[in-house]
Amino acid sequence: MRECTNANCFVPHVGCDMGHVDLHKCPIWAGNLKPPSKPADVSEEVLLPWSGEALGLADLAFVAGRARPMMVGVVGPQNAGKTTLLASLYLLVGRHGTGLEDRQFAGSFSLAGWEAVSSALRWDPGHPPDFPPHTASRGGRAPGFLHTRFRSPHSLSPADYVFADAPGEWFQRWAVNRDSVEGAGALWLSDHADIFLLVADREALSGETRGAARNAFRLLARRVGDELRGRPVALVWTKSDIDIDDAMEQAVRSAVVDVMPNVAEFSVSIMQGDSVPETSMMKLFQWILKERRPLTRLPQPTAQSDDPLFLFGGAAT
Ligand SMILES: Nc1nc2c(ncn2[C@@H]2O[C@H](COP(=O)(O)OP(=O)(O)O)[C@@H](O)[C@H]2O)c(=O)[nH]1
Ligand SMILES: [Mg+2]
Repeated sequence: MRECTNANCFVPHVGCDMGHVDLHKCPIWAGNLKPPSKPADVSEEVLLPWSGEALGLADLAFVAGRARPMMVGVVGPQNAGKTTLLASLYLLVGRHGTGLEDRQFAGSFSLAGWEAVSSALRWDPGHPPDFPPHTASRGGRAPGFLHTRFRSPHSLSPADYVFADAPGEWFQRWAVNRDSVEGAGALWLSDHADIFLLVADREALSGETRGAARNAFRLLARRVGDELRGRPVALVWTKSDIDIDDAMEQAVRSAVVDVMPNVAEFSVSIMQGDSVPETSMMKLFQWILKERRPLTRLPQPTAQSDDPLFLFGGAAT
């Protein structure tokens, strides 16, 4: 089936953006077609307006229709373990839940997307778990947003979270030049994220090119610090099973703390090391879920009368 000319509509992969079950009744779709000679078959099968894959920018409007979701921006260089981190969080929730009473898993519009990044980490007989494939820089519907909904048993309104899995190349370009064309996705994320995870890759910071990795990380930390505007941020050391030099660790930490004094800090790994990987991963996840968007405070209304019944508004004249 052909694709729709409406840039926001992804028929035939998902349902019509205008909500038409019978596509021929959609003015945009039909406007580009000669009228069909016989009435179209209306299939019993109804496509939903999402595919289950990672969401794109256009799909976000669908998730944000009820209330603005919490956007978690995972910021870090290429190959730093960002996708692996998200995949591990997903598998952990599947196994243990979130451990938080008011954040119980209540669904996802991108289950296929979560499965795509995490299936490599699952253990199948005969196939040891491996890492997810690299998230490459690509156009179109990138960055991929992975959606999860949580609910409290005491509240009717759920909380939506969207985790942005963007390629490290974007952040590297954005760190050097905020307005670079190749880093436009990173700029978008820095404008829209509610929580930042700044990923420091212990493998790169202990490898042969550790000097270059440290300089690149400093640039990135400074850029995040400039764009933060008081939003919560965590420094997440990935691959904590790999040892790094104390001086290097201290240099990287102070590069972050100097520009973001309120930063939280976590170390995670998917390898069995000195600590149980699940515990540290879970601490990070609970930190993410406990952070709240700052409330908007409205100025106190000013009283316009001494009569307590007509304190506000100038109605009593
Ligand atoms: N030793 C170790 N290596 C890891 C760990 N997590 C990820 N990696 C490695 O990091 C590579 C890149 O991971 P990926 O999640 O694709 O990075 P991304 O480009 O930041 O999304 C993987 O192929 C693994 O080799 C970890 O906890 N320990
Ligand atoms: Mg990736």
